[in-house]
Amino acid sequence: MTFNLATHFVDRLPGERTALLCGDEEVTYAELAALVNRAGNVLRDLGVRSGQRVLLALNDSVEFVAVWYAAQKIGAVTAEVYSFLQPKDYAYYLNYTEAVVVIADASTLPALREAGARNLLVIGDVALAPGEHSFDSLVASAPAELEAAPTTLDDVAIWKFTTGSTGSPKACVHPARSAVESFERYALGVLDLREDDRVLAVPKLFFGYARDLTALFPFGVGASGVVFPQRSTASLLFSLIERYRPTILVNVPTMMSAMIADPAAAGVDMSSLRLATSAGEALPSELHRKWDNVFGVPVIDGIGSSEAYHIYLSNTPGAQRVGSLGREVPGYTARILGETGEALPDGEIGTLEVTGPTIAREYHGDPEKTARTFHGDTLRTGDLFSRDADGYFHHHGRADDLLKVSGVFVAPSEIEDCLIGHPAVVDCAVLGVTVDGLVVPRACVVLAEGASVTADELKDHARTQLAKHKYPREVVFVTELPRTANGKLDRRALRRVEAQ
Ligand code: 3SK
Repeated sequence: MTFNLATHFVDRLPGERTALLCGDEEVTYAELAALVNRAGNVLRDLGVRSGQRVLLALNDSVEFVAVWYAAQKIGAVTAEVYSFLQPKDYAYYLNYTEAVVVIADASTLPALREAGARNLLVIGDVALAPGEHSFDSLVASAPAELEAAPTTLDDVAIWKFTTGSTGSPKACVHPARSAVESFERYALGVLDLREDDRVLAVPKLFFGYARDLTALFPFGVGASGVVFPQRSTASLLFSLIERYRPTILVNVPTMMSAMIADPAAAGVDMSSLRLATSAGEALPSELHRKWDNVFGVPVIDGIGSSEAYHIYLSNTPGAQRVGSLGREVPGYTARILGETGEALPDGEIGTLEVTGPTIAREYHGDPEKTARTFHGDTLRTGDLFSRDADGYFHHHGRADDLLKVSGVFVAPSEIEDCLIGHPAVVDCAVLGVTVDGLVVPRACVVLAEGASVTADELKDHARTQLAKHKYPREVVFVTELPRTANGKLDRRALRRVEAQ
């Protein structure tokens, strides 16, 4: 049976409903469908064929969403990358994806040109070089009708990039089925997404967590997404929330912390929000509590990955447990394994394995990493977890971040959670450093504005809360921690800085 993501998520919906809000524009499903068709015709004319890759290097816009669906509609495979990369990074992605067409805008065009991109389709009013194509003018003269390619649920449709802790970024290769199953199991099964929902995401659309929750899952029920080109800041988000009155805020812990710390926080009207999701990295319990106190918007904390397509463990509205990433999303089973692969009883910490309907087929071009990570529909996550007696999962960091201190394993995340619980601390990361040949935990701490505390006071705080061997032997104060554009702590960058 044929199945096409664009037909399913755009064409099928009542045309008069609002699909996207962007600036002063309200784009209906009918308008989006017409733009998708025009853009699909343009991509076909530029030579894109079924199964070939289209690379999106764009800031968020209605056109971003339209070209994504346009590529889907003609049976191509979409791959999105960050919109602020250096030419050498784009050169890597161009070579790796072998994209037939690269879609750029004014902000990404110079670096893509320098990276040697060919067949550039450029959105916006930009002076073009020979061989580059103007999206706006080609779309204006393209037909608004387009027959969908006869793809199926099992055809590869989506590449989601993962950075991982080592090596170059790799694409997790997904069939269309991953998107549909995630929509049904997480968006419907957990978030209970409804027609009258309006979703606003903190991360940008190049992060699958945000793209799916803004411009895929809402479309499955005729709901709307809000898109905006700027990078998120607390004050911008406050104004967008008051302007668009979203019902769901798609958030990451770093931004939750920034929103709480913002002097305007107390006066913001967040009453439109029925829930906020948190993912991307673990949400420290203390941060969750602070959010509850300041905003009172229920936080649905969960964990997902590009490898699993989307979120596979999550809290559910009305049954949230602070400090836990919740339970299995319906349709997924999770096991915690010991060092020899044996299933561990509740309460013990081991590595998490997840089986479900959305696990990627492979890392493109990396059979060894594929073999280490994927086993049919099972994913070895490399994350450390324990499960409590009620079936809630608790995260203890990445297995490869574990430190062995005085012969005993220590999870940096445990020390980080404890220090973030101190009122003077807004952000913290712990890594292992070698002192006199021995590994000791060093905490890099960001203090709240105007707060003052000494390193010894923070060590004492940790000593009173944690097992004796776990306190950070060193505390250094930093103004900020390196984070990826997806809001995740960039431990590799931190290690580089700390090593200097
Ligand atoms: O955290 C992630 O990496 C992620 C990736 C894809 C979809 C959802 C999430 C949370």
